[in-house]
Amino acid sequence: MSTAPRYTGIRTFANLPHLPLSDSDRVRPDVAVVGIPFDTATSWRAGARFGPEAIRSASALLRPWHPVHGVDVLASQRVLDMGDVAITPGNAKRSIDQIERALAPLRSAGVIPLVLGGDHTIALGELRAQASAAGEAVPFVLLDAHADTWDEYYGERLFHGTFLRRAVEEGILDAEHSLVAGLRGPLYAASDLEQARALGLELLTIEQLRDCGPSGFAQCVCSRVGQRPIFLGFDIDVIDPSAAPGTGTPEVGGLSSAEALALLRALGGMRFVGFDVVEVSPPYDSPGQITALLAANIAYEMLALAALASSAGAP
Ligand SMILES: [Mn+2]
Repeated sequence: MSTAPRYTGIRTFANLPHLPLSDSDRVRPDVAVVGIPFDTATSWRAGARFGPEAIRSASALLRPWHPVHGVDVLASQRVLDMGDVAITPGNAKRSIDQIERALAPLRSAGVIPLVLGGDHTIALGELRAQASAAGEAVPFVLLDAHADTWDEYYGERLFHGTFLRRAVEEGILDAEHSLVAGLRGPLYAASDLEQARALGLELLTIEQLRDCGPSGFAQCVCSRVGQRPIFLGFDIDVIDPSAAPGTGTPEVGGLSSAEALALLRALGGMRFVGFDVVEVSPPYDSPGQITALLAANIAYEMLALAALASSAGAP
C-alpha cells in the first residue's frame, strides 16, 4: 500500500522516480519515460507542447497491477521518468536533432524510451535515435488516422504530416516491415494513400482494422515485422474525437478507448525497442481531461507490453 494518496507529491508519470536525462550515463532503467513538448510543426491546432505535462498529471491515477496481462507493470522492470527533452520552439530541424541526441545514448545502452508528445514531427528524431542505435532501419508499427507521408506543407518539409516520408527517405524506417493502421478521414486526393503505399508501407484503414479485430491486427503485425523488435507509435487522433477531443487534427469515426486498449493488448509477447504517444493537445481537451487520461492509459499499456517482453526473457 502507498503511504499517501496518489494525488500528493510532484507529478511524474505514474508517480515514478525522476532522474534527469543528463544523468542517463550513470543510471540505466529498462524503460525511460521522456516528454517531448514540441508543437510548432502542426498544420491545424497547436498545443501539444503541454501534452507531456497533462499526460503526467492524468497518470497519477494509474495503479501498478495490470489485471488482464497479470503483470506488475512498475515492479517487474525498472522504469524512471527522465523528464523532458530540451527542444527549440519554432525550429523543427533543431528540435529533431536535440531529440536524436537525447535519445540515442539511451537506446544504445539498451533503454526503451516511452515518449510522451508533442506533435508527430518528434517521431523523426526518435526514429533517427532508434536507427543509429540499431545500425539499421527499424520496423515501425503506427496507429494513426493519417499516414503522415505527405511531401511538404506550403514548402515546409519538416512538419507533423511528413515525418514518415522523411524517415523512409533517410533510410531509418524499414518500410517493408512497417504498418500504419487506423487511417480515415477526407484526403486531398486518392494519390495520398497510393503514394504512402509506394513508399513500401502497409496501410490498414479504420474499416479494415475493425474488420480484422485485435487478434487479426496482431497477426497482421506479426506477419509484417516477423521476429524484428518493434518501435510502436500511437497518435491519439486514431481515437474518435468523442473520446479524445484534445488533439491536433481530429477525424471523426475513430476507435473507442476500449477498442484501442484491446488492439494494444493483442500485441502482448512481442518485442519492442521504443514507444510513443503523440498529438495530445490539452487546450482542446474537454473538461475532465479525457484525452490526457486516455493517453496516460495508452502509455501504461505500452509499459505493460515492455514488462511482458522482459518477463519472457526478450533482450
Ligand atoms: Mn500522426
